[in-house]
Amino acid sequence: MLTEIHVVTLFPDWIRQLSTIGLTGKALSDGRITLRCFNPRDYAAGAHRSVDDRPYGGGPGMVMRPEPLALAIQSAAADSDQPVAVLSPQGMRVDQRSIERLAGRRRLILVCGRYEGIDERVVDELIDEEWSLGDFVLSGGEYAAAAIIDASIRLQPGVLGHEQSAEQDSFSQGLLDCPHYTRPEIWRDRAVPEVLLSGDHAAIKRWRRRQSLLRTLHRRPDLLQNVSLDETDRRLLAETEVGE
Ligand code: 9D3
Repeated sequence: MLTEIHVVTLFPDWIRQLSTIGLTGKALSDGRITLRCFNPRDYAAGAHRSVDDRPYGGGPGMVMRPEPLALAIQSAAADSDQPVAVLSPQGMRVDQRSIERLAGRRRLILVCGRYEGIDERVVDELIDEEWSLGDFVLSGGEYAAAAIIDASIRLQPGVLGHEQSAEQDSFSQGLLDCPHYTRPEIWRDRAVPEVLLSGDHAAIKRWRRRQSLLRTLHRRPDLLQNVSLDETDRRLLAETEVGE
């Protein structure tokens, strides 16, 4: 169970804002989980407290200097045997399975990179794992840290209440979620699918399963490699409906 989140970041105010947002923020603001930031700038020597420098070998941008970053990481990791994770475009892709493992730690130690990256000797010396959100460009590790912090806190017991079990279900099934509707029954000439108004709970369950299967097949066929469809699923997929 997660009780401490330590974030190494040049933007501690940005990260601290997370405790003001939503149910996961509540778990931070009421102290069930403590959020602490470690700013490399506070560990930088010299009048300018500089945390970056030009890359050896040339090229654009700046690199985070090793010593202030290393001191901040060591403070964040002190008195703990938990792994140190850095967020970077070179990391392993985060998915719900890796979140479940991160969420099971006592202390989550996240290092946010900025500029072109961090001095590789710090990675060699102090970093245990490297995570990425995917193949697109963020301005810094803080955006990824925010996502990982939220996803990890929502798995802690008591944070979400009743929403949680359903949510867990849809992910552990490995399929995309079905469409959702609420009142009114007709909105801008569009009707809610009739089956959802029928009160026939078995039919509703079949419809939702079929929608999940169809969406996954069309949008994320890669996900179907990790789910085993049974005979019922195959029959549902083969059904045709008016309007398809
Ligand atoms: C445009 C700069 N790029 C030159 C090839 C490299 C680059 C350096 C630093 C690109 C992005 C970043 C900052 N990104 C992260 O720190 C980051 C990230 C991401 O950009 N995408 C997905 N996941 C992550 S986790 C951390």
